[in-house]
Formats: sequence, C-alpha cells, structure tokens
Amino acid sequence: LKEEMAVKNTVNLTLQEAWQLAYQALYRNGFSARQADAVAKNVTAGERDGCHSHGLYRVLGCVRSLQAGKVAADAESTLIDSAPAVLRVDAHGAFSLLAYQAALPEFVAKVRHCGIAALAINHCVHFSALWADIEPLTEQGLVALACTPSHAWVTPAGGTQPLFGTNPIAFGWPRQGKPPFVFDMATSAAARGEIELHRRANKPLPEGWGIDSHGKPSTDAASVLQGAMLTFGGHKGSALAAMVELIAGPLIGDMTSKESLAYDQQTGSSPYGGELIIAMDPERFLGADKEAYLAKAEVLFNDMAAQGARIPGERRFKARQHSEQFGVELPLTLYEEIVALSQ
Ligand code: NDP
Ligand code: PYC
Repeated sequence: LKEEMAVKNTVNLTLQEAWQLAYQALYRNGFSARQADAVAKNVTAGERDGCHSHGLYRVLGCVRSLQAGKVAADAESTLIDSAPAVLRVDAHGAFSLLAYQAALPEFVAKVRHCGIAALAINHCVHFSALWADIEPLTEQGLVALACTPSHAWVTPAGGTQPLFGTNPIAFGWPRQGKPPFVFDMATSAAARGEIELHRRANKPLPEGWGIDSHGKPSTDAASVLQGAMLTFGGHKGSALAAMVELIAGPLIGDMTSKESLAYDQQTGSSPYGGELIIAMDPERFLGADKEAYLAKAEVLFNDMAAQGARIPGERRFKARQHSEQFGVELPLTLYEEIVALSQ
C-alpha cells in the first residue's frame, strides 16, 4: 500500500477515514472532543465537496492556532438576544462552528417570526468555508447571506498595501427537490488558501491574483503571500470587500481584518473576529403567492442553464456525490503531515 501511495502521490480515504484523520490530529493536540468533532466534520465536508482550500489542509492551521494560543480549545458560546430580529452569539475565542450551531434554532425562529433576521457571531476564530453556514438555512426553505472579514492580506483597488481580508460573501436560495443555488466567493481574486495550495504544489498562480512586496504583478505564490492579494473585478470587488469589513466588523462590534492581523502577532493563526449572517423567509414576504414567485426563480435558473452557464454550487454538489461513493484523494504530503500531528 505504501508503495502504491508513493507512486500516486495521493491517498484515497473514505469520508469516515478523512473525518477520523482530522479528528485524531485535533483531539490529540488539545481540542475538546466537541470542538475536534465540529472541525473534523467541517473540513471533511470541504474535502468531500472538492473545496480543497477549506478541506483537510485546514487541520494544519487549526492546530497551529491552538499551539499559538490564538483559539480556545473548549470554550462554550453564549447567546445574546439583542433585538426582535437580531441575535448575537459570543464564541469566546473558539471557532465559529459550535457557536453557529448553538445559535441556529433561535436564529431560525427569529427569521420565521420577523421575515428577516440577522445573526452576529462574535469573538470567533474563523477558518471555514461559508457555504457550510448557508446550507442549514436553505435546507429550512430560507434565503440566506453570510460574510466575514479575515486577516489584512488584500490591497484595495488603487493601493499596494494589504488592508482588506479575503472577505468572502456567500448567498443561498432554496430549491424544491434540488440542491440549493449557492455561491460562496472570496472578494479577493481567489481565497488565500488557494494561493497557499499553489505554493505547496509549486504551481504558478494565474495572472491577476496578486502583487509582490514591491507592488509588481506576480504569479509566484510565495511572493504574493509576502506582498498583497488583489480583489476580484477591480474596484467592484474592492467595494464589496470594504462592505464586508464594515458589516461584519464595526457594525457587529468586532474586528476589522487589519485588527485581526495585528492580534495574530505573526503566529500564522486563523483570523479572529465576527461573522454576519442574514436570513429571509419567503413565506413571510409572499404568503399565499410564495409558490408562484419561487417558480420564477426556477425559470431564471433554467434560462441560465439553457445558455450553457453553470449554476454556482453545481460543481460542489456533483463532487459531493462522487466523494460519497468513491472517497477523497489527499496529497500524500498533506496526509503525512496530518498523521504526524496525531502522533
Ligand atoms: P471560487 O472562486 O472557486 O468559487 C466562487 C463561487 O463561484 C463558488 O460558488 C463557485 O461554485 C462559483 N463558480 C466558480 N466557477 C464558476 C463558473 N465557471 N461558473 C459559475 N460559477 C462558478 O471560490 P473562492 O476561491 O473565491 O473561495 C473559496 C472558499 O473560500 C469559499 O468557500 C469561501 O467561503 C472560503 N473563504 C473563507 C474565508 C474565511 O475567512 N473564512 C476567507 C476567504 C474564502 P462551485 O462551488 O460550484 O464551484
Ligand atoms: O482562504 O482566504 C482564505 C481564508 C481565510 C480564512 C479562512 N480562509
């Protein structure tokens, strides 16, 4: 088996084996069983969906964050009922995942009651893909939007110095009998995790992802990680990145990406701060007209597909089906690094 792995340079794991690998590394390094399980489930889901930048690779960063004292190993969250349509949950320095899980039932109750509601996750360490926060809402028939700042790695359009985070925005729309329409995108040209994976694989970056520390365009991953990343779509992505800084930073009483990076003290830990999630209940907007209007959404998706456009999320759900049947392929070097963490 070892020889076969060395020739292929990858390891095939069932989803259960992938979870186990992540869980062992996290638990043995000091995370509580609950935290380790939540993180292991999240990164296994990322790997399963072909979202490698937020798959098992993240275990390395989670353990590094714990060793640097930048994430709580076992904190339990507390809920704060701020207003009829606003809920806050304080993660007390742990990852966002369990805080979100704890807040979800009360958040959904507020959305159903008010038609629209917002959830702020505060004081959380955030390493994960946002579609995982959207799907529990679309599964309940809700329309949802989520965003979070990260670390100051991205230069605003027209600048040369890192200021914004990679600041993802995710949106989900529920569909009857079909996977939801979900887009989930960094407001940088690519997620930082994607650039880190290019560096690990010694692969050049596509043009337009970043600049080196002299402000010159670069396709060298290590130079861009030292320099600055670029926003997608020039000034438009830059404006959206600024919006995320504001609504998932100061508006919810939490950090900007610049503050998060300063807090990091060059330990290479995951970003620390807040996440904002807004959800809407079509039932409360539309009442008896709901079905007729939701049918119009299907016309829109069909019209997109008729032109050959791919529906965001489609690739992920296909990858999910494939991984559930055939497991996931992990680069051998990554597999060995995670195994070494478990010893
Ligand atoms: P991508 O650029 O790979 O994809 C962004 C979105 O566009 C996805 O919804 C994807 O759908 C869709 N898409 C991609 N190609 C096409 C196409 N040709 N036609 C139609 N739709 C398409 O992702 P990013 O690199 O921007 O982000 C990756 C992940 O990183 C996200 O999950 C994000 O949440 C996470 N992230 C997390 C951060 C954090 O602070 N926690 C910070 C930054 C990023 P599909 O999935 O189906 O391919
Ligand atoms: O890939 O940009 C990223 C990222 C930041 C925090 C988690 N993922």
